[in-house]
Amino acid sequence: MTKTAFITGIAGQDGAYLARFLLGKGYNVHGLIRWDSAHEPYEGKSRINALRLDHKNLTLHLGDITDANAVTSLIKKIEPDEIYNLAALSQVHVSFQTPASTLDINTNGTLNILEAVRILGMEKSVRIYQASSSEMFGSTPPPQNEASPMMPCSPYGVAKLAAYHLARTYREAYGLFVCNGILFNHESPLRGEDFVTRKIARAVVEFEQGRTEPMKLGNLDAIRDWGFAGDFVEGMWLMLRHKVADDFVLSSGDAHSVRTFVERAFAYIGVEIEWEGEGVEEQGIDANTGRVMVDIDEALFRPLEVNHLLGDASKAAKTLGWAPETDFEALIGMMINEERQLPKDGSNTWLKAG
Ligand code: NAP
Ligand code: F7E
Repeated sequence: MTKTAFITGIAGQDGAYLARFLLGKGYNVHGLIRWDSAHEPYEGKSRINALRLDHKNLTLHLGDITDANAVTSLIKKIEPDEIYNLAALSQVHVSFQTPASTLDINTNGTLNILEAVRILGMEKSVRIYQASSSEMFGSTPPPQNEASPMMPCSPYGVAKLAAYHLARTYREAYGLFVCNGILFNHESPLRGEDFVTRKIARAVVEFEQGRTEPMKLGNLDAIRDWGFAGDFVEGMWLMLRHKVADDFVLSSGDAHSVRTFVERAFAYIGVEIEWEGEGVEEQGIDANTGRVMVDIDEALFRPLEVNHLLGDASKAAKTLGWAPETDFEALIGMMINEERQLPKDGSNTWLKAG
């Protein structure tokens, strides 16, 4: 029988990849999209278009995860077999500027989904994926797995941790089939433009095409475990195939600093970066020409930083048979190659997904 999935945050990076994945598996896919993401030139609509999701089995619904009544009536109407709750304020740095709305979207939004399923009596018919995050580990030393202490360092991390506990509580109290996917950073050509990997990939291609202004970055020494979003959405789906609801870390298991990401991205276009200076005076220089390619901007540092994330996804490997396919170098190459295809006038952000 054809399954029906409801994806909140479908216009985001993961939502677009997951929708494509589920449509490929024959699902009917319903997606929640905020009204201002539904119009050009916003990234959300571009992502949907980019993946050629103009598909007979795809239905988009305008709405907001913070609107409890609307979420409940939508779930009642759609009658999904699976709900993937991906909607979030996902920019960690922005969450310091908008802490209250971050909690409203990321925590209360999750509660709205859980409550809707409970109130509608769908506990036994719906399986729920909750998009939890490695940001919940915060200052806990690496490697981090499902048993590691959670010490978040941002309003985003705190909001996601509260949502994680709500999901766990509804699972234990009401028997909801809800899995927390504790995902480490995952990127793609569809990554939002204010995340560091996309920002670097874009700048590198701009240099290739004649840019002269140095790019500005914040903390170069933060270490992240970066994987490819296309690999990770399959892991979300696998969690909902498991016989019991559980929580799983998904990660590449390979961590690098932002500095290394910069070096490898420039190396991809044949530029060797040398670092000179210290602190906010540090600069990334083209070793051949002496040109300044990277400057540090103090404003891009966060009030509190997560220094080192390195995931241990052995539980997902053993229990779900999940393993990422795209490594660090392949991810950088994919992001730069897709960035090269963008129109030079920046008139739209349509991409062919990898
Ligand atoms: P994303 O690209 O920022 O997508 C999030 C989506 O949620 C956006 O389309 C956004 O719409 C939507 N949204 C925001 N506020 C909303 C609201 N009030 N009502 C309905 N939709 C709303 O993030 P992503 O990278 O795809 O991540 C997907 C999920 O996984 C998020 O929950 C994120 O926190 C979590 N996560 C991501 C990573 C990662 O490395 N990518 C790692 C761990 C966890 P607008 O575009 O209109 O704002
Ligand atoms: O930052 C540093 C920054 O914004 C990565 C989200 O998907 O993954 C993501 O959160 C690192 C940080 O991602 C700039 O300080 C330096 O240490 O790309 P990011 P994030 O904060 O790790 C987690 C798992 C999620 O759940 C989140 O939703 O890069 N950094 N210079 C910079 N970061 C940005 N954005 N911009 C800079 O110029």
